Amino acid sequence: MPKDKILVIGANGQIGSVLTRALRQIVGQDNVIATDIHLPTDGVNYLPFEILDATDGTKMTYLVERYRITHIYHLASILSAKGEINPLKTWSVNIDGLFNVLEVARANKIRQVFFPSSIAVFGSNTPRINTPQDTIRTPETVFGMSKVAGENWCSYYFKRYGVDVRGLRLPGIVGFQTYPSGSTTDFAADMMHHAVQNVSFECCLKADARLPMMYIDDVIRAIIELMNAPDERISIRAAYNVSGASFSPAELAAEIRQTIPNFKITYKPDFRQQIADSWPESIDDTTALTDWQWQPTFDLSSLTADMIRQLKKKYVPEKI
Ligand code: AKB
Repeated sequence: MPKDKILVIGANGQIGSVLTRALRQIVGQDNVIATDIHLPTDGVNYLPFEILDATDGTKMTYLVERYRITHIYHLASILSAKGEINPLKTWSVNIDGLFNVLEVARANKIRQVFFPSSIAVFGSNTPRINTPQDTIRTPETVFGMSKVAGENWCSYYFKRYGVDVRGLRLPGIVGFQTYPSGSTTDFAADMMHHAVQNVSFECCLKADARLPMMYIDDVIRAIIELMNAPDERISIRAAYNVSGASFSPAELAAEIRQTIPNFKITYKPDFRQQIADSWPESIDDTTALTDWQWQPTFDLSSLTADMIRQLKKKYVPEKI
């Protein structure tokens, strides 16, 4: 069987940039082709890199054939908050991009596809505490609607054409490698960037807006463990509930003050609060545990400690 040759679509993003490096550690730098709609910011060590807009099926087919791609990790989508600014563009990027991936995978017998779904598939009428794997999905954002449709299309391509597509309903993600943008859950990373720079923070959500979150290291490990699980263990196509740690802005601020006692925060909820109100507080990920032994590593305390440690390297020069 030919060596794994991986195409990462959306490789400049919060997940894509970290996942690209992790996959290159596993299969080798030259066997992971990073792509995005613009050049990467950290230049040379990001090669091999190609410009790719996920809605350009012709270019996607060309790259899959040129590099003899065997696996596709599709991370390109417009997230919940930014998605509400231009709903029709969000639908087009998120759905047409996925269609291109599924069609290219079917036509080129791609061995595996990763699809990032989201807690955004749930709405106000879904049980909010320990939201079950199989429950009502009536999302209230275009991003969420595109992810429900995406889950259904991924299941269809598995059942109809045998495309091995796997996915995760990702919660809010906290990572230090890229500055957060476009999502309802940006508050968490944004708050810590401010705290480490001793700058007070104005939070776009209410103090008690509790949401399911996950540290970037757990996100990357969940993706890799899911994709490496034996086929016979996968009972859910296309997206498993996964959880990390649920917390509110006030709970995160209190945790930050364990290390940065003078950290100041104010609360000025904007339109993102209405989105957050429609999402779960916590997620039941028993099926992921049963099927492929998913277990998060980072809780609120360890997530905060690692973020602050990493951000201090970025903002606080070493004392000479
Ligand atoms: C968002 O907030 O849009 C994303 C998500 C929860 O999928 N982080």
